[in-house]
Amino acid sequence: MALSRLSMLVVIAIIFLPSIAIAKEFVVGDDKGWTIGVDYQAWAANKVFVVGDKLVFKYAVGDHNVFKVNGTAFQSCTVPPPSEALSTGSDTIELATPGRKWYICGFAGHCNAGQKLVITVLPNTLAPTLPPSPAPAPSPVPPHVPHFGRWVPKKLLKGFPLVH
Ligand SMILES: [Cu+2]
Repeated sequence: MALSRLSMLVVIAIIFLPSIAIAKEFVVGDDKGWTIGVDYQAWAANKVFVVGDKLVFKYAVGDHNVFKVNGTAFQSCTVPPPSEALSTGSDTIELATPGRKWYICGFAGHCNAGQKLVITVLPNTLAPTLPPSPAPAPSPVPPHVPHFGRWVPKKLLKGFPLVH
């Protein structure tokens, strides 16, 4: 029935839409964007990053770029190969996994001048608050299966003298 299928979709949408709506997009450095002279640790300090959120690095193309690095490269400002650079001027990075994430600018001297960002991404805590899923499906093998295969109705056997 078309109506009940529609109401199912509405229920599904009500369950899943909030988690989509809550995912945030952070413009790194806010109005200042991704540049030199911004304290990105101060910028990140009062923010909570959750899996599913996005970082947007905004800068003038050719003035900066973005590299995702590990903690060691972050500390030493070691720039990865240029092929790993994000350089569109509006680079969106989805925070797909929890944990520490490090980003630096690859232009000479920029990372050392402080154009580096480290954040901690928290697991998406929405998942456990979703309505509990229905009781687990019964195990694939039912506990008792009558053996119909070998069962022959008595009525059919009545004709055979051996049965009587
Ligand atoms: Cu830069």
